[in-house]
Amino acid sequence: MSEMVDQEEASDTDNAGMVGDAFGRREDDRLVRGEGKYMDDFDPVSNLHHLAFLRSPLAHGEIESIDTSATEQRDDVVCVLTGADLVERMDPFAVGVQNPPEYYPLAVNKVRYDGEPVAAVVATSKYAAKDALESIDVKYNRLDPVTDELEALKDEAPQLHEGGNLANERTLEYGPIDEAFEKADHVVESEFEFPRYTSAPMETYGVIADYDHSADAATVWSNFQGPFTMHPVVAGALGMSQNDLQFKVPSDNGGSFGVKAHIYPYIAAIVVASEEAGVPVKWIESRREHLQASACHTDRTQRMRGAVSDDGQILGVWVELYDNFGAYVRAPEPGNTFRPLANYVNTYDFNAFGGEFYAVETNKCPAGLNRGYGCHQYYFGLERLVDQMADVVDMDPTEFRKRNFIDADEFPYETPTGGEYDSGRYADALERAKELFDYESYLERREQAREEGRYVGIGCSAIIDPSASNMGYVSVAIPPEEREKGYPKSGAVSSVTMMVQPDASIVVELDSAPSGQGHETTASQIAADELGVKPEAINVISGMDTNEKAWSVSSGSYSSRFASVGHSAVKKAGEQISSQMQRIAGEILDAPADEIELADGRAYGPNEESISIRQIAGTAHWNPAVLPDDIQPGLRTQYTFSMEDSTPIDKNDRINSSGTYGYGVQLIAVEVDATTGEIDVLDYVAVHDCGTIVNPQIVDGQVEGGIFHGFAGALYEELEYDSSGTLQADTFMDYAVPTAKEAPDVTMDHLETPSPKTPLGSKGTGEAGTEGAPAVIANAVDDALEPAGIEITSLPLKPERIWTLLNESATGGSAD
Ligand code: MCN
Repeated sequence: MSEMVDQEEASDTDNAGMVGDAFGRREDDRLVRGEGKYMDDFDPVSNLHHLAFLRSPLAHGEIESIDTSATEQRDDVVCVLTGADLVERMDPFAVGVQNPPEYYPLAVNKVRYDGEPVAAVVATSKYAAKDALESIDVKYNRLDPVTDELEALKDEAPQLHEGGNLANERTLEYGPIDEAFEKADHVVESEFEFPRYTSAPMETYGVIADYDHSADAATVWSNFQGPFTMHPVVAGALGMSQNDLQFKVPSDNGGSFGVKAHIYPYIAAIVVASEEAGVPVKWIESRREHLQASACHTDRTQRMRGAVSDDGQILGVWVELYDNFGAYVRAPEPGNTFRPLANYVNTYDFNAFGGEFYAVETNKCPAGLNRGYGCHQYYFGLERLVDQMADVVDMDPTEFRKRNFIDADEFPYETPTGGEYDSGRYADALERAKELFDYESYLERREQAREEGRYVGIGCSAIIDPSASNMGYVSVAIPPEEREKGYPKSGAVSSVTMMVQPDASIVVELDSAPSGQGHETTASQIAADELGVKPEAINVISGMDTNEKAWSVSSGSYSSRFASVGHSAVKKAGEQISSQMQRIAGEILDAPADEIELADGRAYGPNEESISIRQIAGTAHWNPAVLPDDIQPGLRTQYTFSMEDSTPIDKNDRINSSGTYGYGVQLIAVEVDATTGEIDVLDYVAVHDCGTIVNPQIVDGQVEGGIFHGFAGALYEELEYDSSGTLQADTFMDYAVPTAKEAPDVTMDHLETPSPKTPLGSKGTGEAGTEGAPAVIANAVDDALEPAGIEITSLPLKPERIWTLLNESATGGSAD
């Protein structure tokens, strides 16, 4: 609820709450009081029943039989579903790859990962549902598992699907790639491995589905973050029209960071369960279920080659990329592989890029979105390779980067893969980071430490942060000649509805379904600026309702898109409302509309005469007869902002895969303790640019939160599987989420280079930190361990691993 404020009384002359002000988050008051409303607080319909999933104890096995008869006889059980029931009721989920797997929410004939749902029970209480699982008798025929993406491609590997383990394969070439490697004075080459980690949001998945037999329609409440491209995927699989499948997302979501995009298979299962049971059904995921079977990014092997000239110019990069998608490649994959398509060259000015891209299925949990999506894995390899290129030409890694950066005067900059970079000052950001870090003196400190036999290292990373994904990029998975047979896809849009109530309180309805990013705050700042009121007067409605709100398939909170498309839609809707208000005020004040200024809750005419916004709103609603002919009664508008350059992929596989391109530079100094293998962060600096900043406090929090996420993955967290394919870290006892105590102190600064592509000049920020952190930490540890001859090509850098590497190096054993 917005606070009702008297606009005139609240008026003052400062900029409090307007665009650029570090205005306190409006969401926080209810959240810190524990008054947020999350899925488990939610009982939107009566007679709720509860669902529990029986999950596979095996990573790979045939289901010989499932006996649910004892379960069905229980008085407290209303219905039991297995994969066979789902096959009769729905189609597998659609996915855009060349060799799609048959993916259902419950295993059909085979289990393919530890924790895969095998059956679902609906009962009168959640305890009854869980108890009832024990009476289901499943007989499996155990099969050998394969969890490694390279092993899975070998002929003798266990096959997960009839069509094999390779879901997709593309070779892409851009620019004079052969020439680049022929001309190169040096070619550096390495294989990098990026592990799996997840987001561990405080709130796990939650779904309530209510199937209405009289209308053959379902209402679903879930903490789904989008993308709403999944709505047609679920409706299509269930054979329902989109009208008959209403998705509702509450405005409070206890964190998502990408992974809640993959709640959709559960939504489908629970809709069917509600239909079968004839009652509304609720499911809240446990922490173990979340770690086992929700989603994480792909783990990845990247074999990379870089061509470089003697004078330190990058000429080209080639990558052989094997993405481990787990048991099923599912929509919107293979986004992990191709999200950075337009920015594969990163911040660097070179025109030859190419690679082979493999989407591999293994006996792990199906992969999906995780903050940084596709970029953190890629930059880990690329930025390690950049350090290696600097090394081979004997240049300082920061100078090497600067030498290769796209210059500020080269924008708009077209990348060989089809990107249209909007703006940037990469060299300035690096210089600022070096200044804050005191780079030169750190070089001396490092030398001194080395003389003392200590392992101190400095790392640098530079990354492009692509935001507002153009939906068309995933089509690159399909070769052009095949693509032409389907419909082209493109676009990054956001819709906003804005209305002024008769008492001049203002409603802004978003389509973003946020999960903690502060959209209520920044949207109210932008609208307040446009309408000349205080942000407190604005009630921002986030969340989602696909039957009642303005939305489109690209709606949702992902790809750091709110700053690009969300801000823009709010601003444009605000411009439309303010222009209507100026027209009405002009009529009342008898002044030209273009000379009316909206400020402090009033509309001022050219001679200081004024009326309150309340009077304008009152007129629009209570006395429409006096409105100009072309102004409709009531003050209401709906604006859908669309990124202009988000066009479909071309026949040469080129596409501008994101709407805007922020960037960031990180510098870090670490010391490795040779006796324990622990890594101590000595200093951490991040300089970042997301164009015009609406709320500096929120942006600081986003960048720092992102850094911590990447830091956690680089040093602590890992979804590790043993040789039987069993997940080793399915509780917080084993999955090491670092806490505030482990968090590094980050010195941060921002440049503000406005984007010419968005009306406010802002671009995304939510993932920049996490995209650069794993690479910068790896580069620093690699630098620290250089005297021991240790090269870092994989993560996480847990103490036991570093300790082993140091011991192997001391005893002449094999290095990493
Ligand atoms: N912002 C701003 N000025 C800018 C840029 C951004 O004030 N120039 C503000 C925006 O208004 C928004 C926030 O910063 O309130 C983040 O904006 P943006 O980078 O556009 O990202 P989105 O809001 O679209 O959120 C998605 C992004 C992603 S992809 C993940 S993953 C992620 C993230 O945001 N998940 C999060 N941050 C998260 N933060 C929280 N607390 N919880 C999550 O689940």
